[in-house]
Amino acid sequence: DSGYDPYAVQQKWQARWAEADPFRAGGEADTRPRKYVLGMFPYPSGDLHMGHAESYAYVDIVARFWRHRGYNVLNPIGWDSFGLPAENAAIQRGADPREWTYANIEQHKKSFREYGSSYDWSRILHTSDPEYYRWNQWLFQRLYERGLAYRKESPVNWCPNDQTVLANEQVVDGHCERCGAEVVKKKLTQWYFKITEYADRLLDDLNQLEGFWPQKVIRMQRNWIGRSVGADIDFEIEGRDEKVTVFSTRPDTLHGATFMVVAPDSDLAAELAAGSSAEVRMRFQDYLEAVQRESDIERQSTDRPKTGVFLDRYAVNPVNGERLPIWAADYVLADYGHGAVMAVPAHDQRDLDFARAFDLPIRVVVDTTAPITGAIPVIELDEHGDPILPEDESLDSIDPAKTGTALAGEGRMINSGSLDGLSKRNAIARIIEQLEAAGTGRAAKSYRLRDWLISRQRFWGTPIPMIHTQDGRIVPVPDEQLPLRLPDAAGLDLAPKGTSPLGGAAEWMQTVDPETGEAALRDPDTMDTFVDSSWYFLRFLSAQDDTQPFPTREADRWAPVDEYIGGVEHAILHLLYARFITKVLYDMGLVDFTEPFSSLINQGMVLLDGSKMSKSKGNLVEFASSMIDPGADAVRVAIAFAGPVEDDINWEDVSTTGAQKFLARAWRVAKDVTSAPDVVWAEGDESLRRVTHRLLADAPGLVEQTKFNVVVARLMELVNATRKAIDSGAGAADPAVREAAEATAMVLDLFAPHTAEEMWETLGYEPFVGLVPWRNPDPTLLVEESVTAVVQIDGKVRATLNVPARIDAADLEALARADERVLRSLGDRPIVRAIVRPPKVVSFSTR
Ligand code: ANZ
Repeated sequence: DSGYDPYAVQQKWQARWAEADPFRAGGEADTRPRKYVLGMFPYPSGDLHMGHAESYAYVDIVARFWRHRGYNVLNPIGWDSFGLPAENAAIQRGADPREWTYANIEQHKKSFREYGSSYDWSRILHTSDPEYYRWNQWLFQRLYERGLAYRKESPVNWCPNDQTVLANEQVVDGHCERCGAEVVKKKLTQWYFKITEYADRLLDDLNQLEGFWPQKVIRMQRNWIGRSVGADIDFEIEGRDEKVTVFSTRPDTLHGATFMVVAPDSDLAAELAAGSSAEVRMRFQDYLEAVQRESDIERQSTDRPKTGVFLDRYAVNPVNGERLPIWAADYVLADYGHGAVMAVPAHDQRDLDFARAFDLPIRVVVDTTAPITGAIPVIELDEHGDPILPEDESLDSIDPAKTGTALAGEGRMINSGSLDGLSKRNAIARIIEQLEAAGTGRAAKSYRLRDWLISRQRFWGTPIPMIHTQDGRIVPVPDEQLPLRLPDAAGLDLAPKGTSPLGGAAEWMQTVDPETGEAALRDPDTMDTFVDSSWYFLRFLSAQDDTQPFPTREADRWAPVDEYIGGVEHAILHLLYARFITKVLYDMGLVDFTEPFSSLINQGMVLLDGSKMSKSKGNLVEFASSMIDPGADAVRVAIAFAGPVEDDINWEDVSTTGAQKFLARAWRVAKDVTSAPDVVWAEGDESLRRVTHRLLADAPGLVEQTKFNVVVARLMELVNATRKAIDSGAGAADPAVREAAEATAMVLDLFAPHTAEEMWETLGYEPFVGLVPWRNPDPTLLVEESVTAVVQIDGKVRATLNVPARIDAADLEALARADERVLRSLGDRPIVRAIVRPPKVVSFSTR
């Protein structure tokens, strides 16, 4: 009955936008400052859901905001369209992955149009288009030339029953998730990108992002790279020519090493066992087989009993010549540090548990009861606020051999020769000097980060552009032969089986050695789809260019991305890979920046019944159907109003009905305005004008802090105030009412663009409100109302002050005490009593 018809309004404006295409980014002649706003591009796996509705609502708020602020905004959209979902759909339903993917993309495009998202539609890209993935192949070649793409053998999880490679998540307690068979490790030769070469830069450059990326994401990136600082120490091995190097973060404890442990699944362990007795070899072999069924997580868990095998071999401690028995145990991992550790049971809990389990010696070399000069002890307080004094400790009472607790804390070195008496820090520096002088060790760093395994034995991805020649060389497909297109899926067996389906495309596999012209074979693997998404933000700058991946000139103009918006599920891998590839492109001289995303916004999740929406749980609310009833604008407003961006939203608590009512009220205000567009603005109901101008003044800061919900609340306040002014006061003809309605339309455009355009047109303007510059607030209307306060001294008025009406007692008293006239009439008499009644009276007495 309000007359507001969201569907009619939506359809009308979507048609106008489609026709005029008003949100294209300005070209080179455009002199406005630029903003690159980007939402993480979607996978076309089935329909969009409410998580997308949320994320892309925020993207659109930010893009529209910067347009109003006078920026030339680039806000493109594309699809991350290679990957497993398409392949699985193909396997399950016999659909062609290509057809399935592009049908989904069409559905997505339709939904985004219906949502009123203000994209530059001229730059659409799909990573599964040969026009896109040829540049993945180009990138691969450049990395290969720089020694950053290489092949190596590495173990994968293999189900012998299903004859398939399993992802880590598909291995449950060492068994295949599907058939329950015991999973084994199988070695495959695979392609890697050498991201570890960039570990230090990836870590150090995070400092640039402090304050611009969520703290949590920066922390996750740091942990993932996991840099540890310490020393590499070389141990002589009896009966072996080469020394064994171990990495330790505590080289200061070297005198406390009482045994050595090697990873059972390392080459070193196999070699050491091979040089031992038949009995040891057998026990080692049994142990190794058991260990190979364990996951890394199980192996590192601290609360399972320690297991291991003595290899009957000995290492020699370089500082004191002691013989250290060598064990193989699963708590040491083959691919961290050097796959071997010096065990210091007194000061490392894992080593202590092991030593106690196998009755190995324990020697304390750090006296943790000794005070460290300069260290400020933290004194804890009890419930009465009294200090809890440390109990008298003696080294005896904390003996790790008895207590089972390793002494990991600070202290002074003992039993350590020339290190005795030093603090940990000094002892580390000293021992490293000594080791370096003796040539038996050196300062070293170790990283948790591993090289990026990019080979996939899958069909729906970018073919790896390499050729295997008959004489065993591996050579790149020449650039001018790119793109190397995927063959037709028809007739190929796509089911996972540990070898790539492309291997079955007999004709496709045949090629020639570009150097000799002899018959050769293609590489059947495809690339991890994270390669596709590691540089797509640059491709948007020239999505149609078939001569280069992106023009450097455009990258200089637009990139890095100013505002990147998406889910926290990408906090590690996608962002890390994009950061890595950006640095490689920087080193190639193709971009002039080293970080791809200057600022990052992570939205919370949309939940239903308090749990994450997902297809498998059957609680997915689909994006397209969510808009049917309330309309797109109401969905967008309800999302923006639901709470802070980073918080999770429970979809049941979100009121699209409330949002729809609010939109109808806003629309009705514009309908009721009767004054003409050229009316004098600086007139009319002043209290309404104050609400309008306060919103214009505050909204930009609130949007920049992503407090979208507060902006919506303020819009609601303004619409209510306007309605009140129309119904009472000066009525609909008041210029202040028109002013309020116009401001409402402009700010509402961020959240409900269809309704905002309709209001704008109703108010007598040409479209599009989406392109209207922000109205600057009138500063005189922002000043708070003021009142006159009197200051009395001993009952006589001595001064009057002009103060804000909402001043509090403390501020008012401070102002009065500081006033010149008050000070003069006080002379050197002290104030003995003050009575303060804000905002109007301050009364001092001096007697
Ligand atoms: C002796 C020592 C004494 C250690 C001590 C610690 C405490 P982060 O901080 O995680 O880098 N280590 C080295 N390589 C290992 C591997 N492949 N698998 C399991 N553990 C390994 O840990 C570094 C420490 O973890 C190293 O310092 C080493 O033990 C162990 F009181 O050396 B430490």
